[in-house]
Parts: sequence; structure tokens; C-alpha cells
Amino acid sequence: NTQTFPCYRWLVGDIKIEVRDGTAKKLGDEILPQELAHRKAQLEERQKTFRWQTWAPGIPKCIDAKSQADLPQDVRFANEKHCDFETSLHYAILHLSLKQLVISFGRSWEDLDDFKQIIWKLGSPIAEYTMDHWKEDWFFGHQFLNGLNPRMIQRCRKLPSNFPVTGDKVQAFLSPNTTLDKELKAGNVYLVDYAIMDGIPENVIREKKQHISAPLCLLYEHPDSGLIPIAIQLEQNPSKDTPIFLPNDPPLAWLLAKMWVRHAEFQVSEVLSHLLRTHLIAEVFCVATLRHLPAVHPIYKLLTPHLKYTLEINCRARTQLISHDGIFKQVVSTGGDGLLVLSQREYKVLTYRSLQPRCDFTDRGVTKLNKYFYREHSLMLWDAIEKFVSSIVSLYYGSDSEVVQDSELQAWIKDVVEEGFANIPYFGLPNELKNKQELITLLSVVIFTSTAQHAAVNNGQFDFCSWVPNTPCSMRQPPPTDKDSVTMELIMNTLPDVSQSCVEMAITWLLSRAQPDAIPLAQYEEQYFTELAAQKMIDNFRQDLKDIEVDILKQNKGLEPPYLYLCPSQIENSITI
Ligand code: OYP
Repeated sequence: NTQTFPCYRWLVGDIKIEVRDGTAKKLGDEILPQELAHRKAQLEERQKTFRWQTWAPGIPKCIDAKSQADLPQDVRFANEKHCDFETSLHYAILHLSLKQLVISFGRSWEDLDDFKQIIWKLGSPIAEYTMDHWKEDWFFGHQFLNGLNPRMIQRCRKLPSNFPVTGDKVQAFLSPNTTLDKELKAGNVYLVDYAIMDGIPENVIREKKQHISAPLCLLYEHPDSGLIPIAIQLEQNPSKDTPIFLPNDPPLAWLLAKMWVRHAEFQVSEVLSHLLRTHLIAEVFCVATLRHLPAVHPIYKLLTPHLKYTLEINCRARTQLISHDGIFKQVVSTGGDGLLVLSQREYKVLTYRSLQPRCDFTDRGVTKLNKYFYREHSLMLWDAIEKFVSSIVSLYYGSDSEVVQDSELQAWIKDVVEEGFANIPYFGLPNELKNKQELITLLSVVIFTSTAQHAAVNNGQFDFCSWVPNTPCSMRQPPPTDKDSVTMELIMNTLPDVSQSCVEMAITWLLSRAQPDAIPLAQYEEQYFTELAAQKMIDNFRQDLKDIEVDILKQNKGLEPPYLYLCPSQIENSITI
């Protein structure tokens, strides 16, 4: 039976039902005039419903909706997710405000151990591991590889001119019989540079100015101890007030220097790696897909499950999280203008290349780093995703010219590039697709970003941030200008206060706990593809992911702490949180 129904929707009560019956078809595959007309009408209607909006200049465009309530019902959270999202946060806030109340009657916030009064043990062994090991240098190094933000570290062949670390200062931390120069040449020295944070406007919270700095941190891959920090400078411009902190400084001075690095890490991780580089990028593809690909189009069928709920969660983020009175404004140092300026800076230099894991690792010079599980798992997942995408694309596109001639697909990429990613000079994604390989790479980027990459930067938030001193969301005092003046009192006055800490814990819990109605990667609940050949490809994809899961679990046996964020079973099929 070759007669197929493109897509019908009707209303039953107030529930819209979509029937997706039939073979996927590109525009060029249609012959019946009524089907051609249906495609056209569907896209005209969708383009009226889903429009671009510039929420702020200098970042990707987003869906035109004041809040999630403006979205059509069929892209809203289903009932269960809706209720869960709303009640869970209230539960968390209630729980923590009770704790706060208890504390305010009790002792004041004087010592690092006081954070234990609010730490909320929710069966996350890694959060507890962090609490027990956060002061150790190896754990600090470990987090650049397998922590909250595993995409910041880069190889350092030559010290930056604004970071005058001399060989004699760090000699004691290198293995015997070597020098800093030799290790730089041998490729064992790494750098984390938060230059992008320099001069970001600081939030004011309940009349108190918060503080931001732009640290540099030098790391060394020690043959026995692994990756360890060997020098930290808290500002970009060297001066007598920006000492270079070293592991053998007074312990509190070294500890506070590391906290400043971790504070920068919180901002870059949440605003850039998480919000900008996953949520906002996925949204561009979501809007363009709704506007340009009819429901029978094979690429619509391929992408739609990976874009589910992304519009709603991003609307919620814009109204409640990063708005002028949202959570960031209330507790985070980059709240208010800061997070926008930060995103605009990153957006200006964002490249399509950096969204492709293999290129990213090569460009950062981190292909040889040991125990970089994020890298190893990302590459396995990328290869599985690309293989799957490639099989689906080849099923529907017999040749490069079919890609070139698919006018719906070409309108889609043009909208992505010229509207969604407008004014981004170095991005490097052309506004037309010239062959199958370009299409395969792009679709793999979309799926990898909205699944694996989001899991990598989202799922560890509670593990690494619930012990607030490990990843403070704000700093209430300026960075120390001399090593001998660092006291516990200064540290406690610098770290987030009790209420900021409670919110950091509650929100990171909300976002990174296992989501109650999560659909794992490749578990397509709605059957978009009806062809046997496509279903077979989905089965192969699932089998590849199963094999990866086995590999990862095997590798994790006896590993302390484990790295499980990129286990396929832990990765959601789209950005829903
Ligand atoms: C939306 O009722 C989202 O206040 C989370 O964000 C939390 C709310 C709304 C608040 C709900 C309410 C979903 C999606 C996203 C993202 C990327 C950036 C996340 C940064 C989280 C940082 C934690 C902040 C701790 C202080």
C-alpha cells in the first residue's frame, strides 16, 4: 500500500492527537497535488505559530513567547512533568528554608564545616565524595577533566605573557629531574584561562556588591599524581597585588585561590557550557525545524524526539532563572547584566567546529591527557550517533544532489544560520548544505549537543555544587591581594551566605537529579519512522549504545570517583531540564 497519510491532527476533548502514519517523504518524493498542498499549508501554519524572537542582542535568537504559557499545547510539558517540575522545587525550597531557619536560631556561619548544616544528602555518593575530597589538589585537577565543565582545559606549550610563572617557583611540584621548560615542551603542562570573565559586571544582592575575578590556573600532568594545579593567578593583569599562588603557600591562601578558580568555573560552566552551548543552540534548531520541515519530512522525524520540551524549559529559564529578578539575580555573582555580557562575549567567538567533539579535543590539545573519561565517552557516543545519522540520511538521500535539491531542507539551514545564528562572524556554518556529509555532520552536532553534551554539563551539578565551597555561585569579598592575610574569617565572608548556598543546592538538585519521566537516548517513545529499514537502524543504534554502556561500566569498576554522566542510560533524549 503506497497511499500514505502525511499527518493528521484532530482534537479529542482538549488533547491534540497526532497521527504519523506513513513513509517519510522529502518534497521531491511527493507526487499528489493534495499532499503538496498539505505540506505547504502545514508550514504556513507553523510559521505563524513559531516565530523568532531576539530576547537579547548578541546571543542566539529564540522562540517568540513571553512565557511557557504562550506555547502551543503540543510543545508544552505533559501533565506529569509539569506537576513534577513545580512541586519538586517547592519541596526543595521548603526543606532548605526549614534548615535555614534552624541555623539562624543556632550558630553563625563561621567555619567551612558549617556548610554541613545545610548539606542535603540525597543519596548522591559523589556529592559526599566531593565534600570529603574537595580540598585535595588532585580532585581539583580531576574536575577539569571529569567534573562540571570538562571543556575548558587546554594544552600549554608557552606560558601566556600575562602569567609570569617562573620555573624555580614550581620546581618543587614537578617530578624529579625535570624543569618547567622541559615539561612545557613535552606537552605535560595545561592551562585553564578565564580571561572571558575579566571585567564582567558584578551583581548587587541585597545592597551588597558581589565580586568576580578572571583567574589563570596552570596544571601539570604528574607521572604519579596525575593532573595537579601548580600555580594560580586571580586576575589577568600581573601586578604586585595579584600574587601567583602556589601549592606550598599558607594552606588557607592556596585554598581560597582554588575557590576563586572554582567560582569562575561555576559561571563559565552554567552560563556558557550549559545555557549557551546546549540549551540555546538546541532551541535554534527546534524553532527552525518547526518552521521549515513538515511532519512527513525524514529530518523532521529524525530530529523531533531530540528537541522535545526544549522550548518550554528554555522559556522557564528566561522567565525564572536568568530574568532581571530571577534566580541568578537573587544569588549568583553574574546575575543581572553579567550573564548577558558573558554570553555575548562567548557567542562572538563561538565556532561550529568547537561543537564537534573530535575537533574540540584536537584544537585544545587534550587528546593525550590520561583519565579524561569525558573525552573518551564523548567520542564513543559521537561515533554511534554519527553512524546512526549517516544510515538514516543515506536511506532517504540517494545522492549529494538530492540534498542540494531539497528546498525545504535548504530553507531550514538558511533559517538556522541567517536567523537563529545571526551576527556570529566566526561560527563557520554555511547557509546551505552541499552534500550528504555536511548534512550528517550537522545532524550529529544537533543530536550530540542536545543529548550527550547536555548530560555532561547538566548531570553533575548537584555532585559538584551541593558542597558549596567546592563551586561557589558568588563571592562576597574581592580576591585576596596578599597571601599572608588570608584567614578563615575572610574565607567565610567571601563564600556565599546561608541563603545563597541553600538556593544553589536546591536548583542544582532540581536540574541534575534523575528526571522522573525521562526518555533515555534512542528510546524513541513515539514512532515517527514507520519503515522497517529505519526501525532496523534505530535498533542498531540502541545496540551500539548498549555496548557503550557495558564498556563504560566496565571501565568504572573500582573507579573513585566514578564517571557515569555519559552512560547512555543516564543521557536524556532531549534537553528537557
Ligand atoms: C527554569 O520556580 C530552570 O524558580 C531551572 O533552566 C530553574 C528554574 C526555572 C526556576 C524555577 C522556579 C531550567 C534550564 C537551564 C539552564 C542552564 C543554566 C542552568 C544554571 C543553573 C545554575 C544553578 C543556579 C544556582 C544558584
